[in-house]
Amino acid sequence: MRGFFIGRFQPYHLGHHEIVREIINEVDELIIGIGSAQESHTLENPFTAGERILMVSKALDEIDPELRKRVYIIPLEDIYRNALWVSHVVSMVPPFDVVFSNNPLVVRLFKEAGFEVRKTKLYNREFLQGREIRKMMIEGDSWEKYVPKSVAKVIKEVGGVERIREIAKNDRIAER
Ligand code: NMN
Repeated sequence: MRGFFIGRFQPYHLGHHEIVREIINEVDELIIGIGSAQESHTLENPFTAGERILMVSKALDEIDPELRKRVYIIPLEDIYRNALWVSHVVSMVPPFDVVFSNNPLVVRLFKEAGFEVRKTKLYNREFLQGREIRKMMIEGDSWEKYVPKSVAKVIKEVGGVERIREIAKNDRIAER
């Protein structure tokens, strides 16, 4: 059985990590979709699809270096036509039998398309954490403890904190 799990992973944090740890035991193979792949360099979506692929890959290695043999990480751009989105996803990723999500729109769209959907725990709370972590980065609070160690390393490697602070500065200037 192959499962599908999608998130924006801005950044990939410990909430996501817990979900992946759990659902990887329920399936033979897992597809991790990097949602809103076209977005980067904004306050909501500071990291590129490639940087997010790096975060997820390195975090998987932290769980078990063998894990990547049964995980596919696929960037997926938004299409802004919800009624066609499931077909878009299906056209871009390997075939899958079950969807893991707690995002109400994602759940709704996959259910309507006839897929089995399993709700993930904590996901909404974790989504809020993504925003919290970005805020901590901007405000100079310590954010590292909310992401896997390898993800903190990727964020530092790509200059993620400096980037999000610059973007926040620009945003404030634009508001004036
Ligand atoms: O649960 P989150 O982390 O928000 O991830 C869901 C992802 O799925 C997001 O990137 C979202 O943009 C994407 N999505 C896109 C469409 C569309 O393009 N019409 C519809 C539903 C979800």
